[in-house]
Amino acid sequence: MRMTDVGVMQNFMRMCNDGWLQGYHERNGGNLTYRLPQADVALMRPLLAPVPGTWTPLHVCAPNLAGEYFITTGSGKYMRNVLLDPEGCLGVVEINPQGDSYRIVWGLANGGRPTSEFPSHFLNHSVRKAATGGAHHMIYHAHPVNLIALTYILPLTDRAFTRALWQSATECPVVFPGGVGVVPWMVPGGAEIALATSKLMEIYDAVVWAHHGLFVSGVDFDDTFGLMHTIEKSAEIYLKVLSSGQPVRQTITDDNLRAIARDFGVTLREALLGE
Ligand code: 2HA
Ligand code: ZN
Repeated sequence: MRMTDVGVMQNFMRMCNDGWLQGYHERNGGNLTYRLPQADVALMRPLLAPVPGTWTPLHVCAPNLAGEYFITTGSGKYMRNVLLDPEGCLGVVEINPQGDSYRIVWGLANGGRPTSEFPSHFLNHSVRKAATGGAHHMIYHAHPVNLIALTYILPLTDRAFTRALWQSATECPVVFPGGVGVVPWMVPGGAEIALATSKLMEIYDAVVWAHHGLFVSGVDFDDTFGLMHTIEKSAEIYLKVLSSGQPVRQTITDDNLRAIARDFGVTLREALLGE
């Protein structure tokens, strides 16, 4: 068996390509990480490099991720190339017992490194693992066009974005009843934006980066890709309505939203409703 025959690796590769096909990943845009369940680590163990890479500091620390293994996309790698060259574009990394460094144990061939956004992914994993009792395993960052466009015209508040998205497609309040958080424009790639994002991930499973993109967290591949896809599709509808030049005659009201929540058994973040 090769690493690319392992089920979770195949799912990971497919999701990278799905994002490319959706237009979320121009050039090296976007990144994906998966916190491996113990059973998959055991499956992969015979396939790991006999001599692991050296420990590299993360410049952020998460004790609850000590000893975990992640599949990660590589810094500067293109989602478009993942199916053709998984060993060059992807890697498996191990976290040290202090939760502040990583080493490469598979892939990222020829001197590759984990995604430039690994600090953000790492802190988000830490927060989402704690918030969901270990249920969430994925963090996904993409550059979806319509959502980014909205960050130029909507107020950069959790409330404005959540309401616009909830009102633009009936399934939205069911898919993300907790709403979405918004981080103002910041320099990407560092500890500062990682901390700001992970703070919001304590309550949200989706966080908008103004003029940049979206981070989402989820249980598995379907759940996580589905959340990205749903949010971007709703943003597309909202933007198409605005761009039509027609006045908005009707929308999904707050009481409609409450009715959806009641019938589907989800709890909407009430602070985001009402005038
Ligand atoms: O991987 O998307 O935010 C490139 C990026 C940085
Ligand atoms: Zn990005």
